[in-house]
Amino acid sequence: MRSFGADACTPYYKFCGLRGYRTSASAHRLPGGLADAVIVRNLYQGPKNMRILLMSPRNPIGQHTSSWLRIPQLSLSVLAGLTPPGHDITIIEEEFESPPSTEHWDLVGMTTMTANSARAYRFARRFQECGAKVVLGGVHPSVLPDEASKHADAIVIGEAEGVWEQVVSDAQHNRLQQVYRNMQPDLSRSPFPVRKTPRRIFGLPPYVMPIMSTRGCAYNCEFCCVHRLYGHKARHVPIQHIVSDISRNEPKLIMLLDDNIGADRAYSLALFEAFRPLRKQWCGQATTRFILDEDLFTAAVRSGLRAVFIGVETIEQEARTGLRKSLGTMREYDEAVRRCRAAGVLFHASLIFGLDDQTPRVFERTLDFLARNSVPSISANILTPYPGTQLFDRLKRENRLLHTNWTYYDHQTVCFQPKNMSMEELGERHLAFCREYLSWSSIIRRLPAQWGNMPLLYLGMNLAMRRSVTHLMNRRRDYLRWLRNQRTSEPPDTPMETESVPDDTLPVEATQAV
Ligand code: B12
Ligand code: SF4
Repeated sequence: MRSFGADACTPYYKFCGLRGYRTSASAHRLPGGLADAVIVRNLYQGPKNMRILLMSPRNPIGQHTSSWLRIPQLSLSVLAGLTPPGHDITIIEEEFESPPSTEHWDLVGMTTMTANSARAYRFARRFQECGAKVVLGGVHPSVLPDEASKHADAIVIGEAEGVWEQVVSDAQHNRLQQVYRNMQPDLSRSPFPVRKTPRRIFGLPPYVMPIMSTRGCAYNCEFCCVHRLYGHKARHVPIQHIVSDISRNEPKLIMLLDDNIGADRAYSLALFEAFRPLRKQWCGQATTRFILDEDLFTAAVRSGLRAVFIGVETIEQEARTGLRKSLGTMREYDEAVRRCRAAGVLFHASLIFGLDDQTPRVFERTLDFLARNSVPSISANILTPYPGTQLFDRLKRENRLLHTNWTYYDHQTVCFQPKNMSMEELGERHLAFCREYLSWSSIIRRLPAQWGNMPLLYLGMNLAMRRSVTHLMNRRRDYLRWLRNQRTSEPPDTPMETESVPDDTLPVEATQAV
């Protein structure tokens, strides 16, 4: 059961802004005592009101990145905002909430990434067996529509804005189509997302409000599907709309989900200017170029920027094949970390290991870079050939995919044959790298540099990362065992397809509900 502690009947979430309709929000314990959920009951009584569940399944064996921070998924709030009036809507995020009962729903919309797709499919079957219509959307169904279609009544390829209203209406009138396609819609007239904020105890965790101001990316990185799905042209949400959304929700911290804040300089400057009077703190993702652009970075800091997630990817300039975005030189990275520290902004470096031109020495060189600059926090990703990317197609052509069990496609597992290391070497060195970076001596050595700059956040993040390394070690052991059992020949001639999902059983509560 959920671990929020308090009385099961107290309202867990605060909902707001159902597009002008009168709403009431109350917490319900679902029949069977399976899960607590808020049902937003719109008082408009149209014909055939549906009970709609919007959910995201958890990542079965991967990192539970947002489980402790409980950052709500924006896609679910967007879907709730787009839903026409007259329906009961429940949002469940399995990452930090009890799974929903599989009964009671007329329509279920599930957001699906690659790593949790198998779990989404299992849930879908259960929901269907209990009489619900299931619609899958998000990155994975968008890049693999044929696969996803087999597991749902309908799938949505692309973005929800401009199509979800029709899906709901079609479900209501029993005429769902199998596939809806809606690529790169105009975002300027979207309704406000209907947000829910996880209940906090003593104000913890602080409410982090996700916002996306821009979709689309001008770059074309080989390992990424974003440019293919969202296009190369930036599409913006009007700034006034974002400001109103923030004002209505009073977040403690804003997480700007844009892939590259600052990509459209003029828009970003205007956005930062509009943020200033709101007096909020925010964090976002960018390139080093953003930090080195003095005017842009200063404007961002003045508007409340407190942490920046930088796609460093690899510090070795000679190992950048396939990374088509502008990456910095070593000197620029040193300077970017220094500028962030001076401005009181936490620098989070996102790294990728396993690129074709990397050799084992990349781990040592990266550790030197991180130690030299006392880099406060990192994501140490293993290159993952997600379906729908050029990388996937290339590795498949080169016969280097080890399998296509999507559950392991999570940035933390070696799913392909690296070029300059063995698969085991990449896995082991990556683990050793994480353990070294997160050793007590390393955390203490880097601490003085964070002194004037959110030392508690620094410690919290590093301790959380330490915990995830223990999880990673256990998972990797299971993975290697699974891989050995699955291997038909050594090395495998063809990628292995499997439906088996180790460690992934549906939650007992949901299973019993069926
Ligand atoms: C923010 C973000 C995160 C945050 C999430 C915080 C939060 N709780 O929201 C954090 C940092 C925690 C994170 C973690 C991870 N992430 Co991430 N993340 C993103 C990012 C940058 C934005 C996602 C987002 O919220 N966008 C805003 C919403 C509104 O857009 P959306 O989700 O795409 O939804 C729209 C459509 O897809 C569609 N849609 C979505 N769901 C549904 C459902 C239905 C029914 C319908 C009709 C439509 C629909 O309509 C929505 C509105 O238009 C994307 C990159 C990107 N630009 O998409 C990567 C991305 C989604 N992440 C990715 C990955 C791999 C991960 C991790 C596995 C990496 C890791 N190991 O750390 C983890 C997994 C976490 C988990 N729980 O499983 C990959 C997914 C690739 C794939 N094929 O699965 C992406 C695409 C990045 C990339 N470049 O490859 N991530
Ligand atoms: S990795 Fe980042 S910069 Fe490269 S294409 Fe994807 S979103 Fe754009």
